[in-house]
Amino acid sequence: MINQSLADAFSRIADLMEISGDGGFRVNSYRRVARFLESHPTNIAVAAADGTLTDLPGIGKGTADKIVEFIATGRIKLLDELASKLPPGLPELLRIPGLGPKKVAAIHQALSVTGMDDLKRVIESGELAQLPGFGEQSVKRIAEGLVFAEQSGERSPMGIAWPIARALADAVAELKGVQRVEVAGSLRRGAETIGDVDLLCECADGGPVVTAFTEFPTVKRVLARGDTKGSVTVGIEREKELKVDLRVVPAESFGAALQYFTGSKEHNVRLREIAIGKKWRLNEWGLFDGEKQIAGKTEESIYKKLGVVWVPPEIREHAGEFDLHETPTLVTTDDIRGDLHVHTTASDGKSTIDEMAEAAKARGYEYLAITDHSQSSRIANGLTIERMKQHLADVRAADKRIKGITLLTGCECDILTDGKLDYPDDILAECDIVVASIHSAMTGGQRTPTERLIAAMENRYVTIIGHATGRLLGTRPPMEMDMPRVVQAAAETGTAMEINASWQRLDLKSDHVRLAIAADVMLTIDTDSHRAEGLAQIDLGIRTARRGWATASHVLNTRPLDALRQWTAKKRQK
Ligand code: DGT
Ligand code: CA
Ligand code: CA
Ligand code: ZN
Repeated sequence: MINQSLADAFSRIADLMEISGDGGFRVNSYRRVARFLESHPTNIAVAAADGTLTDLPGIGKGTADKIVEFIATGRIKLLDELASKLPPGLPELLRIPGLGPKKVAAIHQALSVTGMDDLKRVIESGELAQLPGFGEQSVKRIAEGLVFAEQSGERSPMGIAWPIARALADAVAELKGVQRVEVAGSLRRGAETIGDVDLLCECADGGPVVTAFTEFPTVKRVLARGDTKGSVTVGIEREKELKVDLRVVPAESFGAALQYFTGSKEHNVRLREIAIGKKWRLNEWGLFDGEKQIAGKTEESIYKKLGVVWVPPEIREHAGEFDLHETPTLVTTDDIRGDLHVHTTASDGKSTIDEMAEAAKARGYEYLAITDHSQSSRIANGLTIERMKQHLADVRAADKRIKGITLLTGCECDILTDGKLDYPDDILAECDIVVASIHSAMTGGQRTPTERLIAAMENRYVTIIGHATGRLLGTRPPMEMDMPRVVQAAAETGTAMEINASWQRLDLKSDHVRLAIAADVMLTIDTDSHRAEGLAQIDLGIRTARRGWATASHVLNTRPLDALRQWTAKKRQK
């Protein structure tokens, strides 16, 4: 839906106004519009087409015009004007955790900072720490955030890149003469962030296909255009661009090209060494014995000829896959029988219990755990004990009423800064599933994050540790923690660890997944959905799990309901 892009554009307007130091009350009204659009349940383009935008709360004539303008042209003139008046590097600073528009404005005005390099300079010279409202601690956080922003700056989260790549691949597939299209590169490997998108298409005459590709309406800039390769950028959130390469490949080389451009580079280097060891040559055109092509029409043919086990793209990282004797059966979306972490309108979700249940049913799920926020999560409208009791009754009633799926009671219980849980045991005991998560004091709680997670796992009612590191891709670094110790405690207490599939999180990440599996820890793959459509994000969690070599047996929510109940009962009986 276009709602999210529109919401991004309006909050960008508010940000830029605030950095410019003007706007006043308009800043808040644009932020309200952004929040409204983000949570609006139906496609706003429909209201725009019907001419009924101004019937919506908080949307006046001016805003409605901007919405229509954005839908028609993909731009908002006001946003372009605001951006053109600011030094281009300045809005970039908003990507630094701990720096909001007010602070960026202050730094710009007082110290003439216009971008990352300037900011580094005033941090090192000590000037920033002298500014009112900054101080040493906050400058230290900004300095750390700056390193983080630089490292994550050029890459896009998989969840952003994937739908864009899919749409472009589908559009290429429609072009005349195209036999086949595949997504390759890091995206095919399910990497959490993507540098650029690599598309391959099979086609006899590449020129017209490449030309059509560079003329797709979503293309922002054309970087290269030839007979066998086109390279473009498309606009993504904020003012960032994502680079997309399309390569045209003949049928007899398609497998070789797919293998080569899927990577990883490390995997390819090893594979090529193996070919050289047999006095053969491997490249993106095929496997060759002298001038003769001996494999390469399919990817499998290359692995087979080389005597190497074909492995799924997700584990092609030269991290043990060459030692395998057979292709591993990694977990797939079809293995998932339910989601164990979702929210509803009872706390900060946008869909009701019934809507979530229907969406889960539509996915063919056997069960769904409703896990709304606990009392301390005030900004997430966490449930007080009284409200929680009512909510539990509501979930049970919905479970009776709705046929074809089992609703499990649950909560996402905050782990407080001292490691205690946010609900007393008698409430937790009423929950079939307790997800325990840290949402507050990610730096500088009374106890370290490691200690807090371990303390939570020692509670017999805690089923799952939610999004263990708390990271948000590109915006918030993970909490510092001793993951081997956390994983050990999960194994000892019989607590599962979640792979949170929401696109910003992917937490646990794949390295942690491997660590957890090695320690015999049970995993779950959950979406943490705040609306019905969110359940589809399970795919991103699946890919992360696969990159960590997870099979269905490692994942609790691949089990039938009875087996799930047996597993959760074990810890409680201890
Ligand atoms: P990215 O785009 O940074 O997220 O990561 P990739 O893996 O998609 O890397 P990219 O787009 O630079 O190249 C796509 C694939 O092409 C890469 O995974 C492996 C292959 N490739 C690229 N450069 C080389 C190279 O120098 N040697 C070998 N053997 N393969 C390469
Ligand atoms: Ca790539
Ligand atoms: Ca590339
Ligand atoms: Zn949650």
